[in-house]
Amino acid sequence: MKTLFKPLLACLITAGALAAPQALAADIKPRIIRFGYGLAEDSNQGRAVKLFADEVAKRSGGKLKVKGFGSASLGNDVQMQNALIGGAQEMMVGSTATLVGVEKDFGVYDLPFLFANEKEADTVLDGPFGQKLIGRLPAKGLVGLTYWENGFRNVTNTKRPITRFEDFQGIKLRVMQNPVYIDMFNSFGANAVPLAFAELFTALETRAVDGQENPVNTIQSSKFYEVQKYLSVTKHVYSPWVMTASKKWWDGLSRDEQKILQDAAVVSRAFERKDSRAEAMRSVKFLTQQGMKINMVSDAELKRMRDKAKPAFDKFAANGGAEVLKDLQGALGQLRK
Ligand code: TF8
Repeated sequence: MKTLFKPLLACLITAGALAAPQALAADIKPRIIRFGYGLAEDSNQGRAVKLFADEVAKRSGGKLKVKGFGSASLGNDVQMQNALIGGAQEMMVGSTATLVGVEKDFGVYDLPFLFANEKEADTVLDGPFGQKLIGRLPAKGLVGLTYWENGFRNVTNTKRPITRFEDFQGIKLRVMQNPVYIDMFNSFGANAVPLAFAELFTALETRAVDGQENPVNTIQSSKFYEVQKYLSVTKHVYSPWVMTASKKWWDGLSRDEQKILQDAAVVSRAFERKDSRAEAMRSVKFLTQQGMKINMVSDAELKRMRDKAKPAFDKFAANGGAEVLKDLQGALGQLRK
């Protein structure tokens, strides 16, 4: 008996030993994760949310279900941020610009003409500078998982092509809810009107505002070409998106669950940037076909705009942003060496 028993026991022990780490690795509970975003499902943002959801499902054996809610159906960016902080919603992606109500230093990304190209943006956002800024969020009730690309912003309006800053004179321009944008466009002579993105299409359609500024992808996916005539390529700001989670909720997840979400976020980042950049290349042609009048703004005029926007920099620095601005300029300086 004894001799027969031993190998069987050994077998059981081996099976147990093999099963143990697997059981540990599978510390995943079935969960529904409400993931809100502001753009349409058929947009670069919507496509990347879908990819993120698929990636999370794959990595969790289908237990973690990310449910995307597009077109601000869970609220605009500011409302969703508050829902995350309060623990009423799990995740979202939105503009870093609207995070200034939570962490003022995020306004640094909105200062005009900082990043020269996408590569600089990727390096700074994914590097120590961008990660340090994301690291401020947990103290405010949010966990920042990764940056996505919104993109370089351009101006559209119904009045006239913008060829130099003087052309902004008297234009009612919708801007994000962020003081840097208000200061910048007011310094150009526009009448800057802060408004949630969710209300923008209607505001343009009813002519409550004359224009707005966003990357070409958004001008396409939000159908602004239906209500806007001129598109002026100014690339005045490189705008990041940031994917965030409710800290209240996040702290209740297992390490394995957190890792799955974090890893999937990084995978989605690569997809989103590639997809957005490919779409941006096609968007200009699409928007021309829709009847928009598109003009490029000369480098000399962009430089005049940058000089004119200096008060926005000074005010940002004076209002407690001097250090973060110096850090960002330092990171850019390192890159350009
Ligand atoms: C804006 C932003 C928007 C984002 C989006 C709704 O103009 O560029 O694209 O906030 O997440 O408000």
